Amino acid sequence: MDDTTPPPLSRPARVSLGALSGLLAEYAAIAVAELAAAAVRPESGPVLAVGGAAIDRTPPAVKDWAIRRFGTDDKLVLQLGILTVLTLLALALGVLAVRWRRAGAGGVLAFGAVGAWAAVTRPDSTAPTDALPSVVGAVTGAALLYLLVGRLPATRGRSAEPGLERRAFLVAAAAAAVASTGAGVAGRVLGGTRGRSAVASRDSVVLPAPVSKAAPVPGGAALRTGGVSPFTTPNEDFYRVDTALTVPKVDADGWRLRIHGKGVVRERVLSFADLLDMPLIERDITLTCVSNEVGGPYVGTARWTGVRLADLLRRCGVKPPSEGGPADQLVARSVDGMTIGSPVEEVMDGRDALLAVGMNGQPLPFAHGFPVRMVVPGLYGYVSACKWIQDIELTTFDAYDPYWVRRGWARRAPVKTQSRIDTPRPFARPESGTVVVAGVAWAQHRGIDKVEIRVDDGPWEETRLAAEDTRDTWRQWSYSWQAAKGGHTLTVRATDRTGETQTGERASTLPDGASGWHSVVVTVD
Ligand SMILES: Nc1nc2c(c(=O)[nH]1)N[C@H]1C(S)=C(S)[C@@H](COP(=O)(O)O)O[C@H]1N2
Ligand SMILES: [Mo]
Repeated sequence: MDDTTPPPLSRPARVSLGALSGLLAEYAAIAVAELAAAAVRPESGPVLAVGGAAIDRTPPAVKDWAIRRFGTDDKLVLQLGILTVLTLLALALGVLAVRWRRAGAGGVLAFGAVGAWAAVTRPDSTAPTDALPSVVGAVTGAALLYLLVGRLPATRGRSAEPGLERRAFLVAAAAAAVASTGAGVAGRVLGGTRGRSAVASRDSVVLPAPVSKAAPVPGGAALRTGGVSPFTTPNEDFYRVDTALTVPKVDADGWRLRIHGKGVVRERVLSFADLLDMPLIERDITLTCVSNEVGGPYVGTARWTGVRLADLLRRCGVKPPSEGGPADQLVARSVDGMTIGSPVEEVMDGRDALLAVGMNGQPLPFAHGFPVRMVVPGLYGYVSACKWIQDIELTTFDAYDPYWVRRGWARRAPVKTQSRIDTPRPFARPESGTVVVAGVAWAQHRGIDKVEIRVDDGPWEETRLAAEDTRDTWRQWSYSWQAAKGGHTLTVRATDRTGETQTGERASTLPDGASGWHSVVVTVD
């Protein structure tokens, strides 16, 4: 052998190049799959499909923990988690393929099968074509791995020209990386075009003036105390809780809402324009999530514009159970396959249950359900507030369990009376003297009658209540505390307008909402 030829490839070097091949195969598989998904249906891509399937199957306690721990970033964390696992598996398959080429490639195909299965079993899956992106991606990845590992330079002796071989491998690897990046970029561009028609449809919405305006928020409803949540929550600060890994971008022009089921005499299919042609009402309503811990952030108030749902149901011939109607559950279904079941009786009992099209004077933001969502005062979001709604079915609680109920949450869930200390913050160190303690309290559709504060184990003291907007909204409160030096625990509780005082008994969010009193520990300097 000629002395100038590079030494043959060592075993560790081959294994490393195998791992690199695995990575490149994964990268190609995902890029090609996402490109295919952009063409088929964005949500059918393997990462979103597997992520969605994981969300569907996560035990409620874990999901609750994830929401608490990561807040709205829980979805990003999940996607990063999936990519991390995939990367580790890709490295392993690459190493395996150095020894057993077929097995390595077969492993990639197996993961494609998992992705395909996840995609077609998601509740929003509408066609078997949802399996395509995973299949196409996996076949690409498997073929690439097989090819690249086949080009790995030999360990010793077998090759006449190791230098050339090495170059050939690197060229193939680089070409694969470039092609994958191209596919990824193309997928992004294609996906962006789809979203644009939805964005354009939202931009062109002009909300008609409501026939029944909300009364202005009373001046006294918002305290001038710093640190209290604003009475009306700006759209961009409004909490978001849903199972959607990517926010559905629905084009309002193609949107339809179907109303059907038990006791529906006149079935209807409505377009967005039909809805805007109906009399709209405007109401301030506080929305709360059942996953909100005592003292937690998943509560907000907005001025909603929409069609009164009860009127629309009456026009379809629907009667509430109290008038002999056969359906006691209204199941709303969203474009992303979410199902949310509300009691027909409450929806039709005179409260302002809305098919909302507007939020604080704007068309609904995409994240909050554009073009149309439900809002029902007094019920937790998971039993009332279906976003991206597209179907309303009248049925019974006996006949159908919607998404969250199948996962252990209660069938019926009226909002529990709650109060929260917004200021001082936990572990604050205020100066001794007068310290303003303030926050919010809510008991939607019953209204807040009283809020009390307790310092350490002292007596309950009444706070000053801000003016009430409506009984469907939260109420601010404040209390001037004469604070003495040292560590103190502040505890708050509210009483609703039925005379019932918020229970101090601690309950976790599962199955029907947290209870207990919110406390904040501070040190007065
Ligand atoms: N389509 C859909 N609608 C949904 C959900 C969801 O996961 N998907 N989550 C519900 C829950 S649990 C809550 S608390 C409210 C939250 O509404 P927001 O994100 O606009 O605050 O939406 C409800 N509507
Ligand atoms: Mo929720």
